[in-house]
Amino acid sequence: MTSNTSDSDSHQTQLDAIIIGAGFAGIYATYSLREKLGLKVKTFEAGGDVGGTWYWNRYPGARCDIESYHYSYSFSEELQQEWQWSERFAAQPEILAYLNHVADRFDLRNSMVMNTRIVGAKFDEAACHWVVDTDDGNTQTARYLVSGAGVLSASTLPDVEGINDFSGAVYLTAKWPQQEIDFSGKRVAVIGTGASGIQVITEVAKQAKHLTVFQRTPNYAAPIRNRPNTEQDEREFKQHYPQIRRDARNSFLGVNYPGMLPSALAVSDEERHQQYERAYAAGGFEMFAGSFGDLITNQEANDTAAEFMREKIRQRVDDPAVADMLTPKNYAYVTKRPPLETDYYETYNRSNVTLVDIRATPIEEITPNGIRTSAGDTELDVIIYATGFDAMTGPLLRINPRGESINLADHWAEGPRTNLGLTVHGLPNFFAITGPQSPSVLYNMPLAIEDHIDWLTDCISYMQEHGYQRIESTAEAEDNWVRHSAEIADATLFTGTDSWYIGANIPGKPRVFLVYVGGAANYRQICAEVAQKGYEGFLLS
Ligand code: NA7
Repeated sequence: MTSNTSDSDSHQTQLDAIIIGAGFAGIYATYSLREKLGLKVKTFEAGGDVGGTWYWNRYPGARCDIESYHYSYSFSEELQQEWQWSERFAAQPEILAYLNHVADRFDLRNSMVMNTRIVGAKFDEAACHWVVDTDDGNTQTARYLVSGAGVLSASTLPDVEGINDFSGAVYLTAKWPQQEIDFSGKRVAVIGTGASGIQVITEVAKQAKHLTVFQRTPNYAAPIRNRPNTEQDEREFKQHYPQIRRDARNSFLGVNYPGMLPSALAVSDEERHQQYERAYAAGGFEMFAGSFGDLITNQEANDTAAEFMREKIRQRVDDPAVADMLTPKNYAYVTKRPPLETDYYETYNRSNVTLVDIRATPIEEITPNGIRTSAGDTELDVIIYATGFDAMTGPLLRINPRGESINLADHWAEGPRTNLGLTVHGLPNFFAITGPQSPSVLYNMPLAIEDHIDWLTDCISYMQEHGYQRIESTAEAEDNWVRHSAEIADATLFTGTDSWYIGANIPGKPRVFLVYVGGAANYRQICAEVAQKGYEGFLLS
Protein backbone atom coordinates (compact mmCIF):
# COMPACT_ATOMS: atom_id res chain seq x y z
CA MET A 1 0.00 0.00 0.00
CA THR A 2 1.33 3.42 -0.88
CA SER A 3 0.09 6.38 1.03
CA ASN A 4 -0.56 9.72 -0.56
CA THR A 5 -0.81 11.25 2.88
CA SER A 6 1.85 13.85 3.49
CA ASP A 7 2.54 16.87 5.68
CA SER A 8 2.02 19.11 2.70
CA ASP A 9 -1.69 18.26 2.49
CA SER A 10 -3.77 21.35 2.03
CA HIS A 11 -5.46 22.66 5.16
CA GLN A 12 -8.59 23.09 3.09
CA THR A 13 -11.13 20.44 4.07
CA GLN A 14 -12.98 19.10 1.04
CA LEU A 15 -15.80 17.21 2.74
CA ASP A 16 -17.65 17.13 6.03
CA ALA A 17 -17.68 13.35 6.26
CA ILE A 18 -16.18 10.36 4.52
CA ILE A 19 -18.05 7.11 5.00
CA ILE A 20 -16.42 3.73 4.54
CA GLY A 21 -18.71 1.22 2.81
CA ALA A 22 -22.23 1.22 1.35
CA GLY A 23 -23.84 -1.67 3.20
CA PHE A 24 -26.61 -1.29 5.78
CA ALA A 25 -24.37 1.05 7.83
CA GLY A 26 -22.95 3.19 5.02
CA ILE A 27 -26.35 3.67 3.40
CA TYR A 28 -28.00 4.95 6.56
CA ALA A 29 -24.96 7.02 7.56
CA THR A 30 -25.05 8.69 4.14
CA TYR A 31 -28.74 9.43 4.58
CA SER A 32 -28.51 10.60 8.17
CA LEU A 33 -25.53 12.92 7.87
CA ARG A 34 -26.67 14.35 4.55
CA GLU A 35 -30.41 14.66 5.12
CA LYS A 36 -30.55 15.47 8.84
CA LEU A 37 -27.44 17.63 9.15
CA GLY A 38 -26.94 18.80 5.58
CA LEU A 39 -23.34 17.61 5.59
CA LYS A 40 -21.26 17.22 2.46
CA VAL A 41 -20.70 13.47 2.46
CA LYS A 42 -18.84 11.03 0.24
CA THR A 43 -19.21 7.28 0.68
CA PHE A 44 -16.61 4.89 -0.75
CA GLU A 45 -17.57 1.32 -1.52
CA ALA A 46 -15.12 -1.40 -2.57
CA GLY A 47 -17.87 -3.44 -4.25
CA GLY A 48 -19.51 -2.66 -7.56
CA ASP A 49 -22.75 -1.54 -5.92
CA VAL A 50 -24.48 -1.00 -2.59
CA GLY A 51 -25.19 -3.94 -0.27
CA GLY A 52 -22.06 -4.75 1.74
CA THR A 53 -22.48 -8.23 3.20
CA TRP A 54 -25.46 -8.80 0.92
CA TYR A 55 -23.52 -7.73 -2.16
CA TRP A 56 -20.64 -10.15 -1.57
CA ASN A 57 -22.24 -13.18 0.10
CA ARG A 58 -24.41 -14.29 -2.83
CA TYR A 59 -23.74 -18.02 -2.55
CA PRO A 60 -26.63 -20.47 -3.05
CA GLY A 61 -28.66 -20.64 0.16
CA ALA A 62 -27.52 -17.26 1.52
CA ARG A 63 -30.32 -16.06 3.75
CA CYS A 64 -30.73 -13.83 6.78
CA ASP A 65 -31.44 -15.55 10.08
CA ILE A 66 -33.26 -12.61 11.64
CA GLU A 67 -36.91 -12.25 10.56
CA SER A 68 -37.15 -10.00 7.50
CA TYR A 69 -39.60 -7.50 9.00
CA HIS A 70 -37.14 -7.07 11.86
CA TYR A 71 -33.99 -7.13 9.73
CA SER A 72 -34.76 -3.82 8.07
CA TYR A 73 -34.45 -0.10 8.69
CA SER A 74 -36.83 1.56 11.12
CA PHE A 75 -35.84 5.17 10.42
CA SER A 76 -38.54 5.86 7.81
CA GLU A 77 -42.16 4.96 8.45
CA GLU A 78 -42.90 5.37 4.72
CA LEU A 79 -40.15 2.90 3.85
CA GLN A 80 -41.46 0.43 6.43
CA GLN A 81 -44.95 0.72 5.03
CA GLU A 82 -44.11 0.44 1.35
CA TRP A 83 -41.62 -2.44 1.35
CA GLN A 84 -43.04 -5.94 1.27
CA TRP A 85 -40.97 -8.91 2.44
CA SER A 86 -41.96 -12.09 0.64
CA GLU A 87 -40.54 -14.58 3.16
CA ARG A 88 -40.29 -14.84 6.92
CA PHE A 89 -36.49 -14.91 6.51
CA ALA A 90 -35.36 -13.05 3.42
CA ALA A 91 -32.88 -14.59 1.00
CA GLN A 92 -29.84 -12.61 -0.15
CA PRO A 93 -31.33 -11.37 -3.48
CA GLU A 94 -34.32 -9.82 -1.73
CA ILE A 95 -32.20 -8.04 0.90
CA LEU A 96 -29.92 -6.75 -1.84
CA ALA A 97 -32.98 -5.51 -3.78
CA TYR A 98 -34.19 -3.78 -0.59
CA LEU A 99 -30.86 -2.00 -0.07
CA ASN A 100 -30.85 -0.90 -3.71
CA HIS A 101 -34.38 0.40 -3.24
CA VAL A 102 -33.33 2.40 -0.16
CA ALA A 103 -30.34 3.89 -2.00
CA ASP A 104 -32.60 4.93 -4.90
CA ARG A 105 -35.57 6.05 -2.85
CA PHE A 106 -33.48 8.49 -0.83
CA ASP A 107 -31.35 9.41 -3.82
CA LEU A 108 -28.14 8.38 -2.07
CA ARG A 109 -26.10 7.12 -5.00
CA ASN A 110 -24.95 10.59 -5.96
CA SER A 111 -22.99 10.70 -2.69
CA MET A 112 -21.41 7.30 -3.31
CA VAL A 113 -18.35 6.16 -5.22
CA MET A 114 -18.37 2.45 -6.09
CA ASN A 115 -15.46 0.14 -6.93
CA THR A 116 -13.20 2.22 -4.72
CA ARG A 117 -11.58 0.90 -1.57
CA ILE A 118 -10.27 3.09 1.23
CA VAL A 119 -6.74 1.89 1.90
CA GLY A 120 -5.44 4.37 4.45
CA ALA A 121 -6.56 7.25 6.66
CA LYS A 122 -4.63 9.70 8.81
CA PHE A 123 -5.90 12.46 11.07
CA ASP A 124 -4.06 15.73 10.38
CA GLU A 125 -4.13 17.66 13.67
CA ALA A 126 -3.09 20.99 12.20
CA ALA A 127 -5.94 20.97 9.70
CA CYS A 128 -8.27 19.07 12.03
CA HIS A 129 -9.35 16.71 9.29
CA TRP A 130 -8.96 13.16 8.06
CA VAL A 131 -6.81 12.54 5.00
CA VAL A 132 -8.14 9.44 3.31
CA ASP A 133 -6.42 7.41 0.58
CA THR A 134 -8.32 5.30 -1.93
CA ASP A 135 -7.04 2.48 -4.10
CA ASP A 136 -7.42 4.55 -7.26
CA GLY A 137 -4.52 6.69 -5.98
CA ASN A 138 -6.69 9.63 -4.90
CA THR A 139 -6.76 11.44 -1.59
CA GLN A 140 -9.73 13.20 0.00
CA THR A 141 -10.06 15.19 3.19
CA ALA A 142 -13.00 15.35 5.57
CA ARG A 143 -13.75 16.60 9.09
CA TYR A 144 -15.21 13.22 10.13
CA LEU A 145 -14.43 9.64 9.20
CA VAL A 146 -17.28 7.17 9.71
CA SER A 147 -16.61 3.48 9.28
CA GLY A 148 -19.39 1.30 7.93
CA ALA A 149 -16.76 -1.25 6.91
CA GLY A 150 -18.76 -4.02 8.54
CA VAL A 151 -18.01 -6.63 11.14
CA LEU A 152 -17.90 -9.77 8.98
CA SER A 153 -16.37 -8.39 5.81
CA ALA A 154 -12.68 -9.30 6.06
CA SER A 155 -12.84 -12.89 4.83
CA THR A 156 -10.13 -15.42 5.61
CA LEU A 157 -8.70 -18.53 3.99
CA PRO A 158 -7.02 -21.44 5.76
CA ASP A 159 -3.26 -21.42 5.99
CA VAL A 160 -2.84 -24.78 4.27
CA GLU A 161 -0.08 -26.03 2.03
CA GLY A 162 -0.81 -25.97 -1.68
CA ILE A 163 -3.85 -23.71 -1.41
CA ASN A 164 -2.98 -22.08 -4.75
CA ASP A 165 -2.17 -25.34 -6.50
CA PHE A 166 -5.68 -26.69 -7.05
CA SER A 167 -6.44 -26.95 -10.77
CA GLY A 168 -10.24 -26.95 -10.42
CA ALA A 169 -12.63 -24.11 -9.59
CA VAL A 170 -12.34 -22.30 -6.26
CA TYR A 171 -15.09 -20.21 -4.63
CA LEU A 172 -15.36 -18.30 -1.36
CA THR A 173 -18.82 -17.90 0.14
CA ALA A 174 -17.80 -14.40 1.24
CA LYS A 175 -16.78 -13.31 -2.28
CA TRP A 176 -19.17 -15.24 -4.45
CA PRO A 177 -19.17 -14.47 -8.20
CA GLN A 178 -22.05 -12.49 -9.71
CA GLN A 179 -23.07 -15.24 -12.12
CA GLU A 180 -24.89 -18.44 -11.20
CA ILE A 181 -22.70 -21.54 -10.91
CA ASP A 182 -23.83 -24.97 -11.98
CA PHE A 183 -22.52 -27.77 -9.76
CA SER A 184 -24.32 -30.60 -11.51
CA GLY A 185 -22.07 -33.53 -12.34
CA LYS A 186 -19.28 -32.01 -10.22
CA ARG A 187 -17.27 -33.40 -7.30
CA VAL A 188 -17.44 -30.56 -4.81
CA ALA A 189 -15.82 -29.91 -1.41
CA VAL A 190 -16.98 -27.41 1.20
CA ILE A 191 -14.49 -26.47 3.91
CA GLY A 192 -16.18 -24.89 6.92
CA THR A 193 -19.47 -25.60 8.68
CA GLY A 194 -20.42 -22.22 10.19
CA ALA A 195 -23.59 -20.34 9.21
CA SER A 196 -22.42 -19.87 5.60
CA GLY A 197 -21.11 -23.42 5.22
CA ILE A 198 -24.36 -24.90 6.49
CA GLN A 199 -26.42 -22.83 4.05
CA VAL A 200 -24.24 -23.57 1.02
CA ILE A 201 -23.82 -27.28 1.85
CA THR A 202 -27.58 -27.81 1.93
CA GLU A 203 -28.05 -26.25 -1.52
CA VAL A 204 -24.98 -27.62 -3.29
CA ALA A 205 -25.75 -31.17 -2.12
CA LYS A 206 -28.93 -31.04 -4.21
CA GLN A 207 -26.92 -30.43 -7.39
CA ALA A 208 -23.45 -31.91 -7.05
CA LYS A 209 -22.49 -35.37 -8.21
CA HIS A 210 -20.73 -35.75 -4.89
CA LEU A 211 -20.23 -33.34 -2.02
CA THR A 212 -17.51 -33.82 0.60
CA VAL A 213 -17.77 -31.61 3.68
CA PHE A 214 -14.62 -30.91 5.68
CA GLN A 215 -15.69 -30.07 9.22
CA ARG A 216 -13.42 -28.78 11.97
CA THR A 217 -16.01 -28.08 14.68
CA PRO A 218 -19.62 -29.26 14.68
CA ASN A 219 -22.31 -26.65 15.43
CA TYR A 220 -25.58 -26.62 17.30
CA ALA A 221 -27.79 -25.73 14.30
CA ALA A 222 -31.55 -25.26 14.71
CA PRO A 223 -34.32 -25.16 12.09
CA ILE A 224 -35.02 -21.72 10.69
CA ARG A 225 -38.62 -22.63 9.70
CA ASN A 226 -38.74 -20.24 6.78
CA ARG A 227 -42.05 -19.76 4.96
CA PRO A 228 -43.74 -17.17 2.75
CA ASN A 229 -45.07 -14.18 4.67
CA THR A 230 -48.85 -14.01 4.68
CA GLU A 231 -51.01 -10.93 4.21
CA GLN A 232 -51.78 -11.20 7.90
CA ASP A 233 -48.06 -11.10 8.81
CA GLU A 234 -47.67 -7.99 6.74
CA ARG A 235 -50.72 -6.29 8.25
CA GLU A 236 -49.59 -7.18 11.74
CA PHE A 237 -46.16 -5.63 11.27
CA LYS A 238 -47.28 -2.60 9.35
CA GLN A 239 -50.06 -1.72 11.78
CA HIS A 240 -47.89 -2.07 14.86
CA TYR A 241 -44.43 -1.22 13.66
CA PRO A 242 -43.66 1.53 16.22
CA GLN A 243 -44.49 -0.76 19.14
CA ILE A 244 -42.75 -3.75 17.52
CA ARG A 245 -39.57 -1.72 17.06
CA ARG A 246 -39.70 -0.43 20.65
CA ASP A 247 -40.09 -3.97 22.00
CA ALA A 248 -37.37 -5.26 19.68
CA ARG A 249 -34.95 -2.57 20.82
CA ASN A 250 -35.58 -3.61 24.42
CA SER A 251 -34.93 -7.29 23.88
CA PHE A 252 -31.50 -8.93 23.99
CA LEU A 253 -31.32 -9.99 20.36
CA GLY A 254 -33.30 -7.09 18.88
CA VAL A 255 -36.24 -9.35 18.06
CA ASN A 256 -38.98 -9.63 20.67
CA TYR A 257 -39.66 -13.36 20.87
CA PRO A 258 -42.56 -14.11 23.18
CA GLY A 259 -42.56 -16.90 25.75
CA MET A 260 -39.08 -16.61 27.29
CA LEU A 261 -38.89 -18.04 30.82
CA PRO A 262 -36.27 -16.86 33.34
CA SER A 263 -34.40 -20.08 34.11
CA ALA A 264 -34.09 -23.56 32.65
CA LEU A 265 -33.44 -24.81 36.19
CA ALA A 266 -36.60 -23.33 37.74
CA VAL A 267 -39.02 -25.63 35.90
CA SER A 268 -39.69 -29.37 35.89
CA ASP A 269 -37.95 -31.63 33.37
CA GLU A 270 -41.23 -31.98 31.52
CA GLU A 271 -41.92 -28.26 31.34
CA ARG A 272 -38.36 -27.60 30.21
CA HIS A 273 -38.65 -30.17 27.47
CA GLN A 274 -41.94 -28.68 26.28
CA GLN A 275 -40.41 -25.24 26.21
CA TYR A 276 -37.50 -26.47 24.08
CA GLU A 277 -39.83 -28.37 21.75
CA ARG A 278 -41.95 -25.23 21.34
CA ALA A 279 -38.92 -23.05 20.62
CA TYR A 280 -37.37 -25.61 18.22
CA ALA A 281 -40.69 -25.82 16.35
CA ALA A 282 -41.09 -22.03 16.26
CA GLY A 283 -37.78 -21.62 14.43
CA GLY A 284 -35.39 -18.70 14.08
CA PHE A 285 -33.39 -17.89 17.19
CA GLU A 286 -36.18 -18.86 19.57
CA MET A 287 -34.15 -21.81 20.85
CA PHE A 288 -31.79 -19.49 22.65
CA ALA A 289 -33.39 -16.03 22.58
CA GLY A 290 -36.93 -17.22 23.30
CA SER A 291 -36.56 -20.23 25.62
CA PHE A 292 -34.78 -19.54 28.94
CA GLY A 293 -32.99 -16.43 30.11
CA ASP A 294 -30.01 -18.12 31.77
CA LEU A 295 -28.57 -20.21 28.93
CA ILE A 296 -25.59 -17.91 28.42
CA THR A 297 -24.78 -17.41 32.09
CA ASN A 298 -25.38 -20.77 33.78
CA GLN A 299 -23.52 -23.89 32.67
CA GLU A 300 -26.07 -26.25 34.17
CA ALA A 301 -28.93 -24.48 32.41
CA ASN A 302 -26.94 -24.46 29.18
CA ASP A 303 -26.28 -28.21 29.47
CA THR A 304 -30.02 -28.87 29.29
CA ALA A 305 -30.36 -26.96 26.01
CA ALA A 306 -27.15 -28.45 24.59
CA GLU A 307 -28.37 -31.98 25.34
CA PHE A 308 -31.74 -31.24 23.74
CA MET A 309 -29.95 -30.06 20.59
CA ARG A 310 -27.65 -33.12 20.56
CA GLU A 311 -30.64 -35.42 20.80
CA LYS A 312 -32.26 -33.67 17.81
CA ILE A 313 -29.12 -34.27 15.73
CA ARG A 314 -29.11 -37.96 16.67
CA GLN A 315 -32.78 -38.20 15.68
CA ARG A 316 -32.30 -36.52 12.32
CA VAL A 317 -29.13 -38.24 11.05
CA ASP A 318 -29.49 -41.89 9.99
CA ASP A 319 -25.91 -43.09 10.45
CA PRO A 320 -24.98 -42.96 14.17
CA ALA A 321 -21.28 -42.49 13.34
CA VAL A 322 -22.07 -39.45 11.15
CA ALA A 323 -24.49 -38.12 13.78
CA ASP A 324 -21.71 -38.41 16.34
CA MET A 325 -19.34 -36.40 14.13
CA LEU A 326 -22.02 -33.71 13.72
CA THR A 327 -22.67 -33.46 17.47
CA PRO A 328 -20.92 -30.70 19.42
CA LYS A 329 -19.52 -32.10 22.63
CA ASN A 330 -17.14 -29.80 24.37
CA TYR A 331 -18.50 -26.28 24.28
CA ALA A 332 -21.64 -24.57 25.54
CA TYR A 333 -24.65 -24.01 23.30
CA VAL A 334 -24.81 -20.46 21.81
CA THR A 335 -21.19 -19.61 22.72
CA LYS A 336 -20.33 -20.11 19.05
CA ARG A 337 -22.83 -18.34 16.77
CA PRO A 338 -25.63 -20.95 16.41
CA PRO A 339 -26.52 -21.35 12.73
CA LEU A 340 -30.04 -21.80 11.41
CA GLU A 341 -30.85 -24.42 8.81
CA THR A 342 -33.38 -26.12 6.57
CA ASP A 343 -32.76 -29.88 6.24
CA TYR A 344 -29.06 -29.48 7.04
CA TYR A 345 -28.81 -32.65 9.11
CA GLU A 346 -30.91 -34.62 6.60
CA THR A 347 -28.38 -33.62 3.92
CA TYR A 348 -25.98 -36.15 5.49
CA ASN A 349 -28.56 -38.91 4.85
CA ARG A 350 -28.04 -38.41 1.10
CA SER A 351 -25.90 -40.96 -0.71
CA ASN A 352 -23.94 -38.22 -2.52
CA VAL A 353 -22.68 -36.52 0.67
CA THR A 354 -19.65 -37.47 2.78
CA LEU A 355 -18.54 -35.82 6.03
CA VAL A 356 -14.87 -35.66 6.96
CA ASP A 357 -13.84 -34.74 10.50
CA ILE A 358 -10.61 -32.84 9.98
CA ARG A 359 -9.75 -32.88 13.66
CA ALA A 360 -9.49 -36.68 13.40
CA THR A 361 -7.91 -36.65 9.93
CA PRO A 362 -6.41 -33.18 9.34
CA ILE A 363 -6.06 -31.59 5.92
CA GLU A 364 -2.38 -31.96 5.00
CA GLU A 365 -2.36 -30.34 1.61
CA ILE A 366 -4.43 -29.02 -1.26
CA THR A 367 -3.16 -30.80 -4.37
CA PRO A 368 -3.82 -29.99 -8.04
CA ASN A 369 -6.51 -32.71 -8.01
CA GLY A 370 -8.17 -32.24 -4.65
CA ILE A 371 -7.68 -32.37 -0.90
CA ARG A 372 -5.24 -34.65 0.94
CA THR A 373 -5.99 -35.46 4.56
CA SER A 374 -4.08 -37.80 6.82
CA ALA A 375 -6.61 -40.47 5.76
CA GLY A 376 -6.05 -40.10 1.99
CA ASP A 377 -6.97 -38.09 -1.12
CA THR A 378 -10.38 -36.77 -2.21
CA GLU A 379 -10.46 -35.95 -5.92
CA LEU A 380 -12.43 -32.80 -6.68
CA ASP A 381 -13.61 -30.46 -9.43
CA VAL A 382 -14.59 -27.60 -7.09
CA ILE A 383 -13.51 -26.35 -3.64
CA ILE A 384 -15.76 -23.93 -1.74
CA TYR A 385 -14.21 -22.14 1.21
CA ALA A 386 -16.74 -21.15 3.88
CA THR A 387 -13.97 -20.47 6.37
CA GLY A 388 -15.18 -17.25 7.95
CA PHE A 389 -13.85 -13.81 8.74
CA ASP A 390 -11.34 -11.85 10.73
CA ALA A 391 -14.38 -10.64 12.63
CA MET A 392 -15.06 -7.22 14.09
CA THR A 393 -11.51 -5.84 14.15
CA GLY A 394 -10.30 -7.16 10.76
CA PRO A 395 -12.10 -4.64 8.52
CA LEU A 396 -10.74 -1.66 10.49
CA LEU A 397 -7.25 -3.07 10.92
CA ARG A 398 -6.96 -3.62 7.18
CA ILE A 399 -7.35 0.18 6.82
CA ASN A 400 -5.33 0.91 9.96
CA PRO A 401 -6.38 4.52 10.60
CA ARG A 402 -3.66 6.66 12.16
CA GLY A 403 -3.77 9.59 14.51
CA GLU A 404 -0.90 11.92 15.30
CA SER A 405 0.48 9.58 17.96
CA ILE A 406 -1.10 6.17 17.38
CA ASN A 407 -2.03 3.78 14.64
CA LEU A 408 -4.90 1.38 15.18
CA ALA A 409 -2.85 -1.78 14.67
CA ASP A 410 -0.47 -0.87 17.51
CA HIS A 411 -3.22 0.50 19.73
CA TRP A 412 -5.16 -2.76 19.34
CA ALA A 413 -2.14 -5.08 19.43
CA GLU A 414 -3.49 -6.78 22.56
CA GLY A 415 -7.14 -6.56 21.52
CA PRO A 416 -9.55 -3.79 20.61
CA ARG A 417 -9.72 -0.70 22.79
CA THR A 418 -12.75 1.52 22.25
CA ASN A 419 -15.03 3.88 24.11
CA LEU A 420 -18.62 2.64 23.67
CA GLY A 421 -17.50 0.41 20.80
CA LEU A 422 -17.74 3.53 18.65
CA THR A 423 -14.67 5.68 19.17
CA VAL A 424 -10.94 5.28 19.78
CA HIS A 425 -8.64 7.41 21.93
CA GLY A 426 -6.02 8.90 19.60
CA LEU A 427 -8.33 8.88 16.56
CA PRO A 428 -10.34 12.12 16.81
CA ASN A 429 -13.55 12.56 14.79
CA PHE A 430 -13.60 8.86 13.95
CA PHE A 431 -16.69 6.71 14.50
CA ALA A 432 -16.78 2.94 14.01
CA ILE A 433 -20.38 1.88 13.39
CA THR A 434 -21.03 -1.40 15.23
CA GLY A 435 -17.39 -1.44 16.26
CA PRO A 436 -15.88 -4.00 18.64
CA GLN A 437 -17.21 -3.76 22.23
CA SER A 438 -20.67 -2.67 21.05
CA PRO A 439 -23.71 -5.04 20.91
CA SER A 440 -23.37 -5.49 17.12
CA VAL A 441 -23.55 -9.17 16.14
CA LEU A 442 -25.40 -10.20 19.30
CA TYR A 443 -28.15 -7.77 18.40
CA ASN A 444 -30.21 -7.16 15.27
CA MET A 445 -27.68 -5.47 12.96
CA PRO A 446 -29.93 -2.88 11.23
CA LEU A 447 -31.12 -1.66 14.64
CA ALA A 448 -27.59 -1.68 16.05
CA ILE A 449 -26.48 0.33 13.03
CA GLU A 450 -29.31 2.86 13.40
CA ASP A 451 -28.62 3.27 17.12
CA HIS A 452 -24.98 4.09 16.43
CA ILE A 453 -25.65 6.42 13.53
CA ASP A 454 -28.37 8.28 15.43
CA TRP A 455 -25.92 8.74 18.30
CA LEU A 456 -23.11 10.05 16.10
CA THR A 457 -25.52 12.26 14.13
CA ASP A 458 -26.67 13.84 17.41
CA CYS A 459 -23.06 14.14 18.49
CA ILE A 460 -22.03 16.01 15.33
CA SER A 461 -25.13 18.19 15.59
CA TYR A 462 -24.14 19.07 19.19
CA MET A 463 -20.64 19.92 18.01
CA GLN A 464 -22.02 22.19 15.30
CA GLU A 465 -24.31 23.96 17.75
CA HIS A 466 -21.49 24.54 20.21
CA GLY A 467 -18.86 25.45 17.67
CA TYR A 468 -16.67 22.38 18.25
CA GLN A 469 -14.58 20.86 15.48
CA ARG A 470 -12.88 17.98 17.24
CA ILE A 471 -14.04 15.16 19.51
CA GLU A 472 -11.86 12.47 21.03
CA SER A 473 -12.43 9.90 23.73
CA THR A 474 -10.25 10.31 26.79
CA ALA A 475 -7.83 7.48 27.57
CA GLU A 476 -9.56 7.01 30.91
CA ALA A 477 -13.06 6.60 29.43
CA GLU A 478 -11.66 4.10 26.94
CA ASP A 479 -9.92 2.12 29.71
CA ASN A 480 -13.18 2.04 31.67
CA TRP A 481 -15.18 0.82 28.67
CA VAL A 482 -12.67 -1.92 27.84
CA ARG A 483 -12.78 -3.08 31.46
CA HIS A 484 -16.58 -2.87 31.70
CA SER A 485 -17.07 -4.74 28.44
CA ALA A 486 -14.67 -7.51 29.53
CA GLU A 487 -16.24 -7.83 32.99
CA ILE A 488 -19.68 -8.40 31.49
CA ALA A 489 -18.33 -10.94 28.99
CA ASP A 490 -16.49 -12.78 31.78
CA ALA A 491 -19.78 -13.24 33.63
CA THR A 492 -21.09 -15.32 30.69
CA LEU A 493 -20.15 -18.68 29.21
CA PHE A 494 -19.00 -17.02 25.95
CA THR A 495 -15.41 -16.51 26.99
CA GLY A 496 -14.82 -20.21 27.66
CA THR A 497 -15.32 -21.18 24.01
CA ASP A 498 -13.06 -20.82 20.98
CA SER A 499 -15.10 -18.75 18.52
CA TRP A 500 -14.78 -15.78 16.22
CA TYR A 501 -16.49 -13.73 18.97
CA ILE A 502 -13.21 -14.00 20.86
CA GLY A 503 -10.80 -14.03 17.92
CA ALA A 504 -9.97 -17.75 18.27
CA ASN A 505 -10.51 -18.50 14.55
CA ILE A 506 -7.54 -16.34 13.52
CA PRO A 507 -4.09 -17.67 14.47
CA GLY A 508 -2.29 -15.11 16.64
CA LYS A 509 -5.32 -12.86 17.19
CA PRO A 510 -5.52 -11.68 20.82
CA ARG A 511 -8.10 -13.56 22.84
CA VAL A 512 -10.45 -10.71 23.74
CA PHE A 513 -14.23 -10.92 23.63
CA LEU A 514 -15.31 -8.60 20.83
CA VAL A 515 -18.97 -7.93 21.60
CA TYR A 516 -20.73 -5.94 24.34
CA VAL A 517 -23.02 -8.52 25.97
CA GLY A 518 -24.70 -6.28 28.53
CA GLY A 519 -27.77 -6.01 26.28
CA ALA A 520 -28.65 -3.36 23.73
CA ALA A 521 -31.16 -1.62 26.01
CA ASN A 522 -28.53 -1.07 28.74
CA TYR A 523 -26.02 -0.11 26.14
CA ARG A 524 -28.29 2.50 24.56
CA GLN A 525 -29.00 3.98 27.96
CA ILE A 526 -25.29 4.32 28.68
CA CYS A 527 -24.74 6.01 25.30
CA ALA A 528 -27.68 8.37 25.93
CA GLU A 529 -26.33 9.33 29.37
CA VAL A 530 -22.91 10.09 27.90
CA ALA A 531 -24.59 12.47 25.44
CA GLN A 532 -26.88 14.02 28.07
CA LYS A 533 -23.85 14.82 30.21
CA GLY A 534 -22.33 16.83 27.36
CA TYR A 535 -20.33 13.86 26.00
CA GLU A 536 -18.81 12.78 29.26
CA GLY A 537 -15.54 10.95 28.69
CA PHE A 538 -14.80 12.90 25.53
CA LEU A 539 -12.67 15.96 24.91
CA LEU A 540 -14.34 18.54 22.70
CA SER A 541 -12.51 21.50 21.21
P1 NA7 B 1 -17.80 -18.92 10.63
O1 NA7 B 1 -18.98 -19.01 11.48
O2 NA7 B 1 -16.56 -18.32 11.21
O3 NA7 B 1 -17.49 -20.37 10.09
C1 NA7 B 1 -16.27 -20.69 9.49
C2 NA7 B 1 -16.14 -22.18 9.40
O4 NA7 B 1 -14.91 -22.51 8.78
C3 NA7 B 1 -16.13 -22.87 10.76
O5 NA7 B 1 -16.75 -24.10 10.66
C4 NA7 B 1 -14.64 -23.01 11.02
O6 NA7 B 1 -14.30 -24.03 11.92
C5 NA7 B 1 -14.15 -23.34 9.64
N1 NA7 B 1 -12.74 -23.03 9.47
C6 NA7 B 1 -12.13 -21.85 9.70
N2 NA7 B 1 -10.82 -21.95 9.44
C7 NA7 B 1 -10.62 -23.22 9.05
C8 NA7 B 1 -9.46 -23.95 8.67
N3 NA7 B 1 -8.26 -23.37 8.65
N4 NA7 B 1 -9.61 -25.25 8.33
C9 NA7 B 1 -10.82 -25.82 8.37
N5 NA7 B 1 -11.95 -25.21 8.74
C10 NA7 B 1 -11.83 -23.92 9.07
O7 NA7 B 1 -18.10 -18.09 9.30
P2 NA7 B 1 -19.44 -18.06 8.46
O8 NA7 B 1 -19.16 -17.32 7.21
O9 NA7 B 1 -20.02 -19.40 8.34
O10 NA7 B 1 -20.43 -17.24 9.35
C11 NA7 B 1 -20.06 -15.96 9.82
C12 NA7 B 1 -21.25 -15.24 10.31
O11 NA7 B 1 -22.00 -14.75 9.20
C13 NA7 B 1 -22.27 -16.04 11.04
O12 NA7 B 1 -21.95 -16.32 12.33
C14 NA7 B 1 -23.48 -15.17 10.93
O13 NA7 B 1 -23.40 -14.10 11.82
C15 NA7 B 1 -23.38 -14.68 9.54
P3 NA7 B 1 -14.15 -23.68 13.51
O14 NA7 B 1 -15.57 -23.58 14.01
O15 NA7 B 1 -13.43 -22.36 13.60
O16 NA7 B 1 -13.38 -24.79 14.06
